[in-house]
Amino acid sequence: MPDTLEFLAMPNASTEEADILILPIPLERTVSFKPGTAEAPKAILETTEQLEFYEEDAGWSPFKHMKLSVLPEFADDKSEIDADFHARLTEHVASLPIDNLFVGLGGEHSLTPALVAARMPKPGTVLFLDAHGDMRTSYAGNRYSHACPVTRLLEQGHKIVIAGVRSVYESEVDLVEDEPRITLFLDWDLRGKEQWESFLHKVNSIEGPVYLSIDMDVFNPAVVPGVGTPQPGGFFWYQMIELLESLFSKKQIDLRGVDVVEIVPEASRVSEMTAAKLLLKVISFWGSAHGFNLKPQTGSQMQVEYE
Ligand SMILES: [Mn+2]
Repeated sequence: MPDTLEFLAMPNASTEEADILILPIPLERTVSFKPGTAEAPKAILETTEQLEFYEEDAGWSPFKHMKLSVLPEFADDKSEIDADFHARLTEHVASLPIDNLFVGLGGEHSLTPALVAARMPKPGTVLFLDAHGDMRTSYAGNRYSHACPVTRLLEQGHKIVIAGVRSVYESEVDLVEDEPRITLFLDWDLRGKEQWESFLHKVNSIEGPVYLSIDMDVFNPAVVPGVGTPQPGGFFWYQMIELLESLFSKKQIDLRGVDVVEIVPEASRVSEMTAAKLLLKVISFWGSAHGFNLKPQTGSQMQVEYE
């Protein structure tokens, strides 16, 4: 039996009652460089114990007002072929209540299309943050590789806004040119102030249902050294905060889900802490955008002793 995982050492609410559902998915099948992402969900959740309950950017304590549940991890069954694993993941996530913030905690990036299929069955927009294009049709003969999720998402009918990319393959460049549903912001192109502002405007003006996929390699390796396939360049912390502020200041945001993927735990634990804090920011901004700060203080934090 795996240990029960918690967020900020709070007791898990029931699945039906939870305002936030976190699903740990220790998937590691197709990593191509540094192994270890299967250990990430547990390492990140353990690190959340070091967070404060107060979230300083939105200026409130989200868990006073919201209930959270870390679901039992979605274990990999290595005897299962990739297609069956991903179908089972979609089926599992589709069976969960939908009136909440859903967070998939990976694990490798190949899990995203299965989560999107469950949470956004009709065409919407995936905001896809990544150092790599992830647009290959297949990689090393595998359609379910972590190098391919964008292609799978296009097959589901979604538009994709990709940002932070600084490593692409020639066929991926061709695909971006031919595929009007992809909007690509190369990392280099976001360095100018005007370009950055225009990217934030794009994020703020996405219409309809949206899903946010965060490959932690989108960050500069100085911020997040522990990822499976690091790349120089990339986002710094406050860029990510600005991006989240743009996304969550949209009027009536219809966010269907979020995933945080590709962390490989490392000795300094800086990467796990950055992922943990990023989860707190997403939860806080989402709750604030939905007016939970005005709701009664019956959240998960009220059940724990602290100070
Ligand atoms: Mn990726």
